[in-house]
Amino acid sequence: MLAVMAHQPIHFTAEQVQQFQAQGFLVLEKFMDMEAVDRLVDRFDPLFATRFETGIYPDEWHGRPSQSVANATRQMAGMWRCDRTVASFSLSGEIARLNATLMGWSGGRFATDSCWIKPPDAPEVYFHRNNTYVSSFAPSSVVTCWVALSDAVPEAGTLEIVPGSHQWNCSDRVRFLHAPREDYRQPLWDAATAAGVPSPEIVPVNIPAGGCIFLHGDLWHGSGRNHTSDRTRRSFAVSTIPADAQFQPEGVGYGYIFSRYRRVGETAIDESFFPIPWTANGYRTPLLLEYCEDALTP
Ligand SMILES: O=C(O)CCC(=O)C(=O)O
Repeated sequence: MLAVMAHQPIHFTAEQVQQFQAQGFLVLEKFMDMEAVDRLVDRFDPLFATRFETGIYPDEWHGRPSQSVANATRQMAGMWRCDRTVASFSLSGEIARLNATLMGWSGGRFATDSCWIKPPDAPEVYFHRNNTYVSSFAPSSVVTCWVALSDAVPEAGTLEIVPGSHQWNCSDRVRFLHAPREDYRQPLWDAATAAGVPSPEIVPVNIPAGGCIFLHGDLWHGSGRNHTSDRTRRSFAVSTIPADAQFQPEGVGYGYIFSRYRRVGETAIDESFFPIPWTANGYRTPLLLEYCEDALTP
């Protein structure tokens, strides 16, 4: 039997935190070992074949084998509800701690998880800011740990980021992000014009499988077409909000996914739907102990 290597906790240096704050992103070339990568990837085919270990459906689902075009990007969100192996990564205290630490939060609450699987010739993903999609929370601030589950390289439709764009004074709007009919960077050009940045620098992210990038919620990012004929690009993203976040008053903000989990007449966020995997004072949502292991905390 193969021994499962324990994940070694990561501790950021002051320079790394400072880089994240100044640039809006931070890359770790090594985050998960390949055994963990394979364990996660192995769960995707059953999920896209509607075989849910817990019997619960995901929040969102794009690209279905045999129903969608063959090159459609497969994205699924809210996967932790469907599968406890996926949940052991999504709800890991390690990811919540790292996400929250970069933002200077004293606790991290899970917001959502998502896989992004881009087969050969998969189209682009529109440029966007993740904070645009969490406006039903107060504060409307999210941070994302995006893990490469295959080598993330430009020719295979890697993530593209614009360093420093989290500080731009501009707006974004909610869009359907897949297979744009116009230039997938158009929202970025519009934002750059509004922010007075004539030539934004777009950086294709190059990270080996198992590496990750942390994305500030206001950082502009998207992804290009997968130009290869034989490589599927896979990634997994876990987004965190502050542990003490609340819902906005009813009707405020964009509530497509998140507001469906709000209690009527309340702004408190229910930990059954948005658990708290890490806080500096040691609190962790108790139900996590029963629900799943923590894949990244020994
Ligand atoms: O992986 C991709 O292609 C896009 C990911 C993304 O936009 C995100 O995780 O916010």
